Amino acid sequence: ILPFNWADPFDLEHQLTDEERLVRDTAEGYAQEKLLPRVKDAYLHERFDREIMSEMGELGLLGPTIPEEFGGAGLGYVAYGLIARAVERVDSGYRSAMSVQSSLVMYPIHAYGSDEQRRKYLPGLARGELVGCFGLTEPDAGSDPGGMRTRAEKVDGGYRISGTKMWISNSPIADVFVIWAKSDAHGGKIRGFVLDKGMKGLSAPQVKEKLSLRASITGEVVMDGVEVGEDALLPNVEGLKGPFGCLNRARYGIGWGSMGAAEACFHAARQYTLDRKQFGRPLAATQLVQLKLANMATEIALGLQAALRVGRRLEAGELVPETISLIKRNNVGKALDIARVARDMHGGNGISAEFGVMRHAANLETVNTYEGTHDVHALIMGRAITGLAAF
Ligand code: TGC
Ligand code: FAD
Repeated sequence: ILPFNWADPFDLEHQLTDEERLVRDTAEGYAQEKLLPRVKDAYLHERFDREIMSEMGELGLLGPTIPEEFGGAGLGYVAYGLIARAVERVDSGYRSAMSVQSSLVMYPIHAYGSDEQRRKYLPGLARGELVGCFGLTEPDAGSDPGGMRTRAEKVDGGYRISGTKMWISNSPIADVFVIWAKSDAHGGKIRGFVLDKGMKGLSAPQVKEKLSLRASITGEVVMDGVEVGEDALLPNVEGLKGPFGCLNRARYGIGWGSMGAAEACFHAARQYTLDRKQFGRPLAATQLVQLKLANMATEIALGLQAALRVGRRLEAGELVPETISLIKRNNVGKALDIARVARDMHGGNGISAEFGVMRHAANLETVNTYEGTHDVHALIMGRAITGLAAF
């Protein structure tokens, strides 16, 4: 019989390769030493420190699955998941900045772009010298991106793009904009375009006064007849499978990342209730508190194993989008429950910025909504279970 390791019941540690453990340790070290000390202030002042992207780039944490030839680290999907978990242990907003850059900007340029586009953008994005954003959602097209209004109209030598994207992570500080638009020249099909900061007619005003994900910067992308050359078109994909192909990777990363936020809340609640005495004994000596801690340990252990399994299948070339919906939906939902309960277990201190648990809970409200809402992922699974689309 072996002792129960409450922080790692299924021994995830020994299901990782040496290289994955090394990546995990690098990401954990950076997140705890450099991100944790700045997050409270950044969150309270609704500020994202641009240099975080350069710091992550220096450590190889951006676009880790992109081949080394283009500036990436050439790592597997489990290593990517471990980075997301380490960063989101500090704040979902920091993981957001990392995953948009990696899965929603570098991935489509690598998977759907020309060789010239890859060489032009990927090394700078990997180093964090360039910041990217991904524009799919619009004011009137969120869960149903097929209803987008943004149009690319054919003009001499290229396209003129008009429309507005809403709720776009990183857009106010972005240098590179991956934009999805319906293209007249392609029978109205959705195509991807790469726009550069400073193009005439392109602006990205910040969305302010968010009550969630405040350490991440969010904005609109307004395109008022932005003229781009032929070379801005991503040549190798057409239709919604373009953006969904990117979302598969980002949603998978959230499956891991949300468990990092949940672990932060679980560990904080455990320590707090061990230290805090009421009625002459530690709160952790009460049955109700132990039940809550047991529930947290259970959901985190199961969620991490599920994320690991999906990651190993991705590495084996087995992509089953509904399994990604399963972990995105379930792990975020459980993380949100855990953060709310951890907040409660901290009593009055739970609402203080000092303890971080309420910040995680507020962040996870966004994570539950973006990249496909909790209910939309149930409907994606429901369609596969019944053969009937119920959107
Ligand atoms: P549907 O008919 O299902 O599919 C249209 C085409 O797309 C293909 N497809 C996929 N391809 C790859 N991977 C997937 N997961 C795919 N899902 C669908 C499909 O085969 C089809 O291809 P083709 O060749 O036949 O045309 O499309 P639908 O319009 O019925 O979609 C329904 C639904 C609900 C599944 C979909 O619209 C959806 O997922 N909605 C949620 C939208 C969403 O997730 N938005 C995210 C915006 S980005 C974001 O939030 C970033 S936050 C980042 C951060 O800060 O961390
Ligand atoms: P809606 O689609 O209007 O949904 C509202 C509610 O209705 C939800 O509860 C939903 O589950 C429910 N609903 C919708 N359809 C159905 C249905 N058929 N049946 C039952 N219920 C349904 N987008 C990007 O493109 N890029 C980004 O970088 C990005 N970053 C974001 C950052 C933040 C901070 C936030 C908050 C959002 C971000 N988004 C981004 C947008 C995000 O993906 C959308 O908010 C999300 O897809 C939901 O769309 P919506 O907000 O329009 O809600």
